Amino acid sequence: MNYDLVIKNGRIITAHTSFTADIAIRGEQIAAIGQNLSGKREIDAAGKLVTPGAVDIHVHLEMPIGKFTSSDDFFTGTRAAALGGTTAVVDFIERQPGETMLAALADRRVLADPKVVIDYGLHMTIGPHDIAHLDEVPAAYAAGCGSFKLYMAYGLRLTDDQIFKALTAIRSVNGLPVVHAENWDVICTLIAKNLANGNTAPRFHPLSRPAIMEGEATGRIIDIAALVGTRLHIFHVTCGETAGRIAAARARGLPITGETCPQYLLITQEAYDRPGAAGALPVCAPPIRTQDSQDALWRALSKGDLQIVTTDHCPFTRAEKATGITLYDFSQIPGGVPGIETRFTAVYSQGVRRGLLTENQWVDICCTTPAKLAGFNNKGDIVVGYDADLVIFNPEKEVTLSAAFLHENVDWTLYEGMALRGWTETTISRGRVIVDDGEFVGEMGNGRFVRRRFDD
Ligand code: DUC
Ligand code: ZN
Repeated sequence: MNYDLVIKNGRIITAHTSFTADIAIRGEQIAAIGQNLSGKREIDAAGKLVTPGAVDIHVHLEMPIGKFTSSDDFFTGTRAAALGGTTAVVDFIERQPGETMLAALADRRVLADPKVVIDYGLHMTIGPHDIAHLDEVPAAYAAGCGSFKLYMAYGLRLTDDQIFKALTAIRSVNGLPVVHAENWDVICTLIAKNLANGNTAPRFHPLSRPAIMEGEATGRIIDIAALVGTRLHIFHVTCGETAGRIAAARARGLPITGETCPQYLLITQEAYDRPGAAGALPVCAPPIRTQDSQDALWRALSKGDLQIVTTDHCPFTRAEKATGITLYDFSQIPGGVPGIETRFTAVYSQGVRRGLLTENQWVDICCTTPAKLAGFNNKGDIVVGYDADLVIFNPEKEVTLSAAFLHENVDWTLYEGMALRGWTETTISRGRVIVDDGEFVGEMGNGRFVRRRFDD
């Protein structure tokens, strides 16, 4: 009885192998994997899958965007994540004018530390005003911001020379650049043209942000990254045009990775045709696209041309989403959709159950590679000495998704009425059971800020 907690008889699924065994936890770490282990508390996982905790390296919690702030805070958002089997997330820092990167990091931690129920990291955003402050990048990296976010769209977008300078600074500390890649100039032109022609409804949102311009921006920044000699991670890939650029770069031997998100894997752009404010709900950027794009994304995940699935979780309420409708301007709809609770199940149900991915790929895509990529060096795998971040997943449990069933702090879900198979029953965060038989039993503030780095 020298272990604190033992998960017994589960089928352990890692990125590379599947086998039945017990997992013993002492304190916060995995202490043993074997047969007939016993502990002070034992959970029988017979008939269940035991996986590493899922890792979501792209979430926006209580994030101000324009006149709104995303509706999940660091408590409700990480609680919903835990209920969906996620045990680590990475959110964002945006420096205010006059603030140093370290002060901005401290500010964000003041918001997050008391509320998070799972471990978390923060990407440091480098906007146009930060280019004069790139000498702060080493301090931000040393303080645990292992990754840096660049935008090629919106007010925070960088020009190509600024991208070159930012990538060079990030490269000098061995950090990971992550990028929102879209061709902003062309998008602005198309938005203006559509609005001028009276095309104000949400269905003109995807038509103003064409797939080919996402591919173009991706190809451009990949080549700048190649010139600098840095790796690069492409956020929210929505289409074959972008996945193809990533695959071609990887074939050239370049260290480029890409992610997609459930909204692009489960929904198609007909959702923007829904009447009234319902058509505004799926507005996010880059937009949700055609069935052909969706099929290309599943193929890319299956072949390894895309490496991970994240959520880009960024919820706004129905009323906030409706503003673009009342203003007759789709470009005023706050961009972003919820998804932090449903990712692990969505990829299992729609990927593994439909035969598009193996169980090992599911774990690799949702847990192991995101952890490795983002510099969570002790997470994302089931290995003695790693953090005991684990999930007991019932592969047979059928759920019908609805806003009422989910715990995200928002009054809608993109997946209303969708039936999925497979659900998280138990979530363990550094040895503590925080979701027990589907109920949240964790505590606010028990998550920790993880200093992510790549040199050990
Ligand atoms: N896209 C969104 O739709 N919302 C948040 C940020 C982003 O890139
Ligand atoms: Zn995002």
